[in-house]
Formats: sequence, C-alpha cells, structure tokens
Amino acid sequence: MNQINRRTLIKLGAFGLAGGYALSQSNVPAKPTFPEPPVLKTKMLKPGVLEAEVAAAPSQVNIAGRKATLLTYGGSFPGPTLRVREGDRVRLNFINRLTEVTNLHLHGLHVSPTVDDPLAMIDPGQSRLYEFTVPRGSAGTYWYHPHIHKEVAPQLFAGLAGAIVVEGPLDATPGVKEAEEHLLVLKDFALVGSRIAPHNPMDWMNGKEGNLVLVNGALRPMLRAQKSTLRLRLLNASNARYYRLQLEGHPLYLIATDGGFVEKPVELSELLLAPGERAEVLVRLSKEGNFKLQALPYDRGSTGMMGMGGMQNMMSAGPSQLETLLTVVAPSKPRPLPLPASFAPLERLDPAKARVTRRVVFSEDMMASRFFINEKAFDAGRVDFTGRLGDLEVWEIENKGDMDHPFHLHTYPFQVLERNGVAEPFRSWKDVVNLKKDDLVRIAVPLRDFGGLSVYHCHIVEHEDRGMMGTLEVGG
Ligand SMILES: [Cu+2]
Repeated sequence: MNQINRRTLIKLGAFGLAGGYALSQSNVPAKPTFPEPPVLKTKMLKPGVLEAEVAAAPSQVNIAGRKATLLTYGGSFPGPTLRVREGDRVRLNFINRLTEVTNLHLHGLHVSPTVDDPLAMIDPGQSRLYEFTVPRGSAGTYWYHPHIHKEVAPQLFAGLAGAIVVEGPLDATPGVKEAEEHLLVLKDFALVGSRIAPHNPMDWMNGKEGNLVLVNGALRPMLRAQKSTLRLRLLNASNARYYRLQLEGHPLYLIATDGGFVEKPVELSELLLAPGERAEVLVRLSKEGNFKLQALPYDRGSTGMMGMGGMQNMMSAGPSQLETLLTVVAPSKPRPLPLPASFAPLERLDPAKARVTRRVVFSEDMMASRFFINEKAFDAGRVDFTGRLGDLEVWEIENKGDMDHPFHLHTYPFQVLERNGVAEPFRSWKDVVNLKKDDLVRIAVPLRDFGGLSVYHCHIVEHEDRGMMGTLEVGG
C-alpha cells in the first residue's frame, strides 16, 4: 500500500471509530480531527488489477452532528473514496440495495460509455460490474453518483455521492507531494426531522438547495493543519448550490481542474465551483491563526415565488448567503513550501482542425418547470448528435435561459476555448463548464478511444431530470 493510502486509512480509522474525535491511547485529551471521507477497500487481484465493491442502501448516518436517514454508498456520507492509479484495471461491483432503480455514473473518467452507461438501469437487489482502465495522464479528482433520468435529483440530494481519486506521476511533483492532502466534498442537505426534505415545485425549477451547507457531512469542521502547505481536493457534489470559495487571508493556487493538473499553478483570490465541478488547490499557510474557508454570496439567477393578491409572481431570489464551510487552523511557526514551477504541458487542441461545429442552446419554460436543449426535452430513444470516432469537434454552447446552467459532457473531456469571445486565460481539461445567462462558450471536444452512446446535460440535476439533456452517438 502506498503512502497516501496508508495515511488516509489512518485518518479514516480515527474518524470512523470516534466520530470526528481522534482516539488517544494515552490520556491526552481528544483533539477534533477533520472528518475525511472513508476510503473504499480494494483488493489487488494482481499488480495493476483491483477489485472493489460498493452498495447503495438507505442508512442512518451522522450529518451536521445529528442522525439522519440518507441514501448512501457504503453506509456513509460521503460514500467511500475510490482511490486508484493511472493505468489500473478496476473491477467495481455495484449492488443496488435501494428500493428503487439506480445506477452509477463515473463522472469525468474517460472510460467507455458501454461501461459508464448513462442509460443503465439496475433494479433493486441487482448488481452490475463496472470494469474499466484508469486513463494515463488523468491524475485528479472525480466522483460517482446516480444517473437515472428523472431520479437523479432526489437520489443525489439524499446522499448518493462519493469521490474517485486518481493518483499519478504528477502527484510526485515537489511542492505537491509533501503537501498535506484533504478531500472536501461540498454538499448541502435539508432535513425534516431525521429525513431528507422532499422536493417541492420550486426545487424542481431552481434546483434544490439545503440549509445545512456541509463539508464531508460535517457542519463547519476545524481543519488543524499539521503542515504549512495544504492540497485541497474540492468536489461540488450539490444538486444546485454554487460555491464561490475564498480562504481568509490566503490566495488559492489552482493546480488541477475537473480532468487533472493544469500546466502551472494559477493564483486565484476566489474560485467558483458549479455543481459537478472539481478543483485542486494548494494553500500556503504563512502565518499562525484561524482562517475561514467561505462560500461568498453568488447570484445564479434562481427565482423566488411571491404570493400577491392570489397571483404568484416570480422574482429573482438574489444572491446566496455567505456560508462558512470550515476553519483552517495554521500550525505554529508555519513555513510553506515553494510553489511548483510547472507540471506537464497540456495538449493544444486546434479548433481549425475541427470537422464539425455543433450548437447547444439551453432554454427554460419556468412556468411549466421544463428545461430544453435546442428546444427539445430529453428523449432516450432519440439520437441528437452523431459523431465520428477520432474527430475533433467544436461545440458552441449558449445559455438563453435566465439562470446559470453548468454544461456537462460524459465520456469525452474537453478544453474551453473561449467565453463570450474572450480566450480562456489558461488551458485545462474540463467536463463541466458553467454558463451564466446569455453566455456563449466554445469548447474543443476530441472524440477519442471509445464509441457508443453518451449524453450531455445541465448539472443542476433537477434541470437534467426535467429535460435538459441530449444524446451523442459516436461511431467508428
Ligand atoms: Cu440547468
């Protein structure tokens, strides 16, 4: 077992046994530890071939310091992290112990859509084997969640989400490898008693947000840093909540986006994570003290409903409230590592070589709470786009709605070329890109390695469930 796994397991042991408080064999007072998600146990069949099993089941778990009945993977929230290495062959057996149909989506992993089948249906009591090879060059942070059309929103909101961490050679970059690593699954909940609050009609329109804004299922935990440089893997696993992240007194150094490492660290004063997006950042703690990681107010154009004289008027609900997500406690006499100068060059995709340019237009019918792509609601039996394996394509995505919509494409990681005519400031691999009202985003999509039927959709999962999804069939 490598060092990272061992380290994470030690943390898991402490958290799993003591519910957030490290067990101490002496009489030293227990010290709160950061609630790291558990790690999925894998069995090595032979070098480079791993087997693992995870089940979806209703479970009573502790979130925000109270007992709640959630739908979980592996009996925990977040679900256990699948930690694998580039090049690994993975045999993941998934068992459905829910009372409803579900499946798994390996969000962001470049694997065959016949494995990561967005239309797979796994009945209660049934299982399905997800067997795939972890792509080279994909070291980064991914996740898994359900993908049953019309049921994604209630299943995800109820707790079905877990991270996938891909390790690779770039993790050994000086300035990264010595950093103290933590995974932060950002997910909000709303409870009625000890149960998940059901969706109401407004939730289906705006996307459901909850009043409990949690990190790894904990309310405003403390992260007592042992080292002065932190590597935070950030995952927005929320249905609809956006996180405009800022750490008091510290810039964030972006080192990876959805699809892995960028070419060199990018200094950011704040970082916006739309639903489904991931980012990895380095934090350099250079002074002692406590620093809040906050989600700053963000206006995603959601609407509130106001009853007036028997009429229901829609109005903008305005920006979200500021939320404190966690507090970082710097170590004494901190001495952060120098920043890595660079990682590895990313392939440059030349849009002049694209054979096809497609248009994807988001639109809304707010009164009917229906959502469309190119004026059509999702139909699993209809092929919207037909692509050719090996082609580079340019997609022009436009948001003609009033709300933000995060665009997500399965199977094929892409690079953003420009937003509203402005070139992207740096190259990165993405699988989610957010569009504000009236935005026009151009992306380059290489259709590589795998043919089959994939989908693209809004990652406000209520919108996906209410029609904002299309199909892409790639053939040889
Ligand atoms: Cu949307």
